[in-house]
Amino acid sequence: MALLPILEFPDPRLRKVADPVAAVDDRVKTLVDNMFDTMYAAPGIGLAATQVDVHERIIVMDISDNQQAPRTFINPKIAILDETLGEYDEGCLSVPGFYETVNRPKRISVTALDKEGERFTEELQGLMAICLQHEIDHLDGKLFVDYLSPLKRQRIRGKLEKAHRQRA
Ligand code: QAP
Ligand code: CO
Repeated sequence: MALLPILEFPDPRLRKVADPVAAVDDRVKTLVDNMFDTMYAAPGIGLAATQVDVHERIIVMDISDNQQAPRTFINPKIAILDETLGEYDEGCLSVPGFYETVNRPKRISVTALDKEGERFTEELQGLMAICLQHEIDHLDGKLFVDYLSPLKRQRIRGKLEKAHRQRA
């Protein structure tokens, strides 16, 4: 069991674009285990490696109630199946305490490697589709606050910077 520190907005390291994983080896498997420990402890439903300052294309997710559905996506590629957008009040472990409405395509397909390094393809909708798009954004250096108005984003930034100063 290992908990990894989570970077918080506006940390510039959250803006790095992550590299593909070359091989799903023991190093990657240990990182995935530690990312699950970190996500479950938070608690959260999704975590991208970028958020723990590892700039590789690795995502863990579990939208179930009792840690019953751990999912790992390595080198994920998505395709939009339907341009219809759905709105959802998103949050983020890197933007603690803030939830705002974001619109994203409702139906996607994903191809990725799982924790064993096996390739799979599946269609996603609902919260799984929303969460995976949010996490892939992290791997590309994007945050959900980027979809908000500059005013809202600046307010959130100011409040988090103040919290960080008080913690230091
Ligand atoms: C991403 O986010 C997500 O503000 C995962 O104080 C969330 O797990 C995608 C969390 C919603 C789509 C919809 C947030 C924990 C967890 C907070 C999370 C907080 C404590 C966020
Ligand atoms: Co996030």
